[in-house]
Amino acid sequence: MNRKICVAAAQMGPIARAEPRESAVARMMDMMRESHGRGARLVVFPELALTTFFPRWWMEDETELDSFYEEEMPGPTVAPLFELARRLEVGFCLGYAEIVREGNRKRRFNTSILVDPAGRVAGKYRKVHLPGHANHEPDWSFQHLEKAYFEPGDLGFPVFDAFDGRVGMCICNDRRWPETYRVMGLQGVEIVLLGYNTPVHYPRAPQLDHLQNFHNHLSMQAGAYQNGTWVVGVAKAGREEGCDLIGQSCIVAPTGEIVAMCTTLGDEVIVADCDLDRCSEIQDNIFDLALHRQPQHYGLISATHD
Ligand code: ING
Repeated sequence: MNRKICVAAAQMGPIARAEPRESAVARMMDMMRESHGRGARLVVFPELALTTFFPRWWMEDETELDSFYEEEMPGPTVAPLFELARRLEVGFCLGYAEIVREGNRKRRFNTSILVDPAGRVAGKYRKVHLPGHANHEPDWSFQHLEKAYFEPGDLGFPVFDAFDGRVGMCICNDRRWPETYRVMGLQGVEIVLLGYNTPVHYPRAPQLDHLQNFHNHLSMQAGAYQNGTWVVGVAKAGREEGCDLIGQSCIVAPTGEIVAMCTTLGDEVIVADCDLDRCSEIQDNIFDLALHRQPQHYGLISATHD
């Protein structure tokens, strides 16, 4: 029996700063229904899908900052999404800002969860590569303060047995780093689910702005091919609070080919049949890691910067 799974990428358009979570959840439920109607058993939502991309603002008030995070998952506003998924028997991947309380310590992560068709959390990932800066840059048109608002993830790059395959997750900037895919590749990952919020304008290197869509696909296509895995990349897209975010959400085959892509900057569903058995065409040949890798020469890759 082949292991083909119909997967949906549910790209979201802008979420306004004042948009209540109920509104974002309602939009996601509409796309979950459409995905299910088109045969999908797994729906992938963007990074930080419940709110606007709040790291674009410097916030001094901790109460205001905390308003963008979830302390329980699912909380009452997100529960309807879990209930719909259970009723439709679809699984999903959801990105959100997570607060974890450990004693009197409050820890903050940019988090993604994998939820199975029975509505159980089958896996959790916390974003490892935090881009941007930690201090207020008042001269820039917008901030990118993930280093101030999140800790680096503390769960590594786990791969989960789910959907009859090996499922991994990463988040946004992680997709640009080859190490992200290779650590999962060494665990036999067959499909990597990720969301992103990627501004067109990068204040430190505006001369690269016109290449954002190219670099987006380049990163995911390379990661897919070099590890023989499917990659599903899902944008929060469009002009969100005056900041233009790229779209072009896509589903990439283990060969590196883009098999489906969004063509708008709004809420848009694309689906593809992902045959997990096709991973072996790459993983058992060109990138048979056990046969071809020479890790005795790779030490520098995991060396820490002094
Ligand atoms: N966003 C961006 C990303 O990695 C960025 C940050 C933008 C990095 C443009 C480089 C170029 O896609 C997040 N949220 O990581």
